[in-house]
Amino acid sequence: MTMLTILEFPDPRLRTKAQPVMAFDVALQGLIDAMLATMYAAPGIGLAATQVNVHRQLLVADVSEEKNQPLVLINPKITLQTGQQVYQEGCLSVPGIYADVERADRIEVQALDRHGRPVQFGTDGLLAVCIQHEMDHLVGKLFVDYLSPLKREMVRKKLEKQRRTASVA
Ligand code: GNR
Ligand code: NI
Repeated sequence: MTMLTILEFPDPRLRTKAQPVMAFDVALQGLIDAMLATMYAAPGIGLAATQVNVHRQLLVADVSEEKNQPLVLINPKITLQTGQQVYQEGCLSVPGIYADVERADRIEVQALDRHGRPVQFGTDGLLAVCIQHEMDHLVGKLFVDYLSPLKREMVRKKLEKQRRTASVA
């Protein structure tokens, strides 16, 4: 199975705004399978195409305990959001950093599935957090953008130091 390389903050390519998916072809199916494999291997509960340097509106997620409920959302839109929740988030593109982020508690989503069929559903809790986090990636936004500039700078320095140390180990 093809594993994809995940871009890491502050890589400027993570700031790219994704374009809609137009073709539900063999290439798209291969990309989706590679994204799912990369997400499960990481391991992560979600992955946006932006993170693997593909700038299309596509995300995958699986918040199930057994890791057997893959969700594929293409050209997703949040049509309704209510309430608020705070969750300690992490991100495969910001490894080792965790911070509280406030988001909507409940969302209604409209999207296409991997075959281009329309899907519509409501969700809350962790899946709602995950979908909002992934949809942020598709517009070039990272969870550290919700932190103060000072904290974000501390995150950048910590990652820089982690990378320096890792390259010596
Ligand atoms: O694996 C992930 N865990 C996570 C935990 C709390 C809030 C959001 C997430 S998403 C993250 C994977 C990732 O970076 N997706 O973009
Ligand atoms: Ni992320």
